[in-house]
Order: sequence, then structure tokens, then C-alpha cells
Amino acid sequence: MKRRAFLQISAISLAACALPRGGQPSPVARPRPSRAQLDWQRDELALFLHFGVNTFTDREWGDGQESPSIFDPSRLDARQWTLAARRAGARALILTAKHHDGFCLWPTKTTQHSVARSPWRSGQGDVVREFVDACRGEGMKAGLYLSPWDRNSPLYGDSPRYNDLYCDQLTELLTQYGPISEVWFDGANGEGPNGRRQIYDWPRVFALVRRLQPSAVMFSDAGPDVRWCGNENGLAGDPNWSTVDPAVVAYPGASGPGVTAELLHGDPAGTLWRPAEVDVSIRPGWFNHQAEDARVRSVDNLVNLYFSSVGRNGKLLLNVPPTRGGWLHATDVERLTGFRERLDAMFAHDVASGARRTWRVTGPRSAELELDLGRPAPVGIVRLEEDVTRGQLVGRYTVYGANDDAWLVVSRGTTIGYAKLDRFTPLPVRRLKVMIEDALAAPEPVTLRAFAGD
Ligand code: FUL
Repeated sequence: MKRRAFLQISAISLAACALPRGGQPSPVARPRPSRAQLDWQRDELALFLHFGVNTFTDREWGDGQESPSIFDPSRLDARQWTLAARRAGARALILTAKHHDGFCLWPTKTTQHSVARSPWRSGQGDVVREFVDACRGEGMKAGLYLSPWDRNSPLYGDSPRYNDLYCDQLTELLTQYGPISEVWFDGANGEGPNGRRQIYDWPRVFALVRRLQPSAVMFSDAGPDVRWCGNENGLAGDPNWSTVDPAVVAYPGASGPGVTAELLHGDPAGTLWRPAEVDVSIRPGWFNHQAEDARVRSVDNLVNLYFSSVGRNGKLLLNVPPTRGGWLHATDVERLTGFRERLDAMFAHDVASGARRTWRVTGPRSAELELDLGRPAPVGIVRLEEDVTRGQLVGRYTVYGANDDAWLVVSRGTTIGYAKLDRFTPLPVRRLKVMIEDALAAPEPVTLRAFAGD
């Protein structure tokens, strides 16, 4: 278990500050996504870039004692990262500006433990700058990870002073590099050099990000905007509600009964919109290790990840770590390209696009959508969607297909939300029907797309 408990400063004040920009829903109003949450989810795929001193020491967690002199990528090429991201069909990238070892990839004024003390670009380089410039050049969104746990800082564990330093680092990152689309607060934590645990001031941190980058979403176990899905295996929950009860995961790193279930499944009665982000690596580790070059996920495996994340109402954050040279490994790039080609082929032709659609309300919490395709077509994948701008309602459904007469069950499911993908043995159908058997309230019309599958 990589995640360890953060200490909270005040769960109550955090819950208060964690309200979405849309405001607190009244008991009758359904939680709905903010503009930023909606845009974030519609991007479907973002690439994660773990890069830093661990890349050079071959470790996953540095201890903060690494010399900046080891950071020396021979041919760092952030354009190659963003081109690969484009080929993968991603619309955003997130870079580890600082991991737990405390080494800063930008020339910060807050510590000497940074690229400014490295031989790379004679100490004049700035990885964050090259990263955001490359993102903008390619029309991609840029996000940043700033580890709260800092194993280098002598102030870590001296809570007020470290909180000041952490906020200063955030301020640099969020004021000097233009729009930042996502700020990622990792959940790992440890003891400071003085033997005391750091008590984070989350309300202050969240308020600072909101003020400096009002359009950014913030990720952590406890949001406030998007939540961790509860595992690093690429699996969103089933069911997966985009709403949560903020009291169950009241602050980042919270542990206790129900936390994992809440992260995985959300809560249909939850009062806040906080959709799940599914972070997973293309390799066994988060950082690049040459020894893992033959263990890069296959195209099939990546496609499965898409189904178990985006296809379960989540957003996929796929980690592709740069090498010591400072570029993405050819194998990783080849898999990313193959992944997108496979998805593009799979979803190229919606056989239900011209279908006649009939929507029937069948009860206070049930309804059905029937599609007449006009002629038989092979179907092996269905993509269901709710209009999440109006919230999330569906809790149980069954999809049927019929060729001549009898309806056959092709898939059953729980939640739908932004997207639900079901795969089954392809069969020829002329009609399709989705029966919504249980919803939180009167169901709103859903969308059904159908594809042949492979
Ligand atoms: C974890 C960290 O400890 C890993 O190193 C990695 O950054 C992952 C995304 O989050 O909590």
C-alpha cells in the first residue's frame, strides 16, 4: 500500500472549502459537474510523466539525499512527449514537478534542491517551462504534480513553516507558467527529519490553487474536484458514481472504514460531484527503469484499461515515464500509437447512428430506449452515456438485442454516468434496447452507440 495517512488540520474546515464552484446543492438539487470537471472528463485520456532524480537512481521513491548533479538528461525533448500524447489521443499531460524526494524540476527560489544546481543545460534549464511550452505548442493542456511529502526539505514536519514553503512552491508553479489545467496532490506521506509528522493546511492549499488557477481541477483522495479511484491498477469501480459523501474521505490520505469503497464506487446519495481519476502506469514502475523495457503494457492491455476506466465513468491518467535521455521510450510510443489506432478502428463506425429511437418512461425510476437500425448489423460493443450536465441517475440497466423476433440479453450493468462501455460476443441485431431498471429519480434520456467490436 503506497498511500499513508496525511494528518488533517481540520476536517470540518476542509469539507467547507471543498465545495464545488457550483456551490452546495440543496437537498432536492442533484449534484452536477462544474465546467472544469466536465471538460476534464470529456478529455477522457491524459498522460502522466514521472521524471526526476529517481529516473537516474533507478528508484521509485528517492530519499531526498540525491545530489542534483545526477540530473542530466542528455537530450530532453518535451516536444516528443507531447507528440506521443497526441498520437495516443490524449488531450492533457501531467508532469511531476516535484516527487517525494523534493527535487524540483524548475529553478525554484524556495530551495537549492532543483535543476538550477544540476549540470543539465548548465544549470539554466527549466523542465516545467519546456513541458508547458511543448503542451501549448501541441494544443494540449498542462497539469502539474507537486508532492506534499518532501523527503529533502529540512522544514518538513515543522508544519507551519513547511506549509508556507509548499504554498510558495505552488505559487511559483501557478503564476509563472500560464494556465495549468490540473493540480495533482499525491497521497503518500512520511515523517519529517525532526521525527514529527507534517500537518498539512489543506484548506489553505485548496484556496490558493482556486485563487491562482480558477479553471484548474484539483486531484487528491479527497478532491476537491476529482478523486482518486482507490487503486493503481487501472480499475474504476463498478458501480462508479461521480458523487461522494465528503465526510467519508474528509481530507487527502484519510484512512478508515469505507474510504476505499467510497473512492472506488462514489456514493449515489453523495452531495458533491467528484468524478474518479484512474492513474496507472504503462510499465510496472512509475519511473522509467531500463530493466522494465520488456514489461511495457501491450496494446490489448491498454485497450482493456480504457474499458475499465473511461468505460466505467472514469478518466484515464496513463503514466508514460521519460527515460534518462529525456524522451519517451520507443516501445512505449509504439504501444501508445497502437492503442489509439485500435480504439479509432473500434469506434469508427456507430452502426446505430441512423437508427430510429423511441424513449419510453416505464415507471417512476425506470425507462427504456429502443433503437431500430433498419437492417441487421453486427454488434459487439455498446457505449451508453448519460447527459451528466444534468447529474448522474442510472443505477441498474440491461441491454437487449434482437434480430428477427426474440430479445436477447447482451449486457447488464450498474451505473452509466459520462460513459459506460460493454463488450460481448458480436451478434447480428436489427433492434437494440436498453432498459433502465433502477435510477435515483425519473430517468433522463440516455444515448446508446453500437459498434461491431473485434
Ligand atoms: C503514489 C506515489 O507514491 C507514487 O510514487 C506515484 O507518484 C503515484 C502516482 O502516487 O502515491
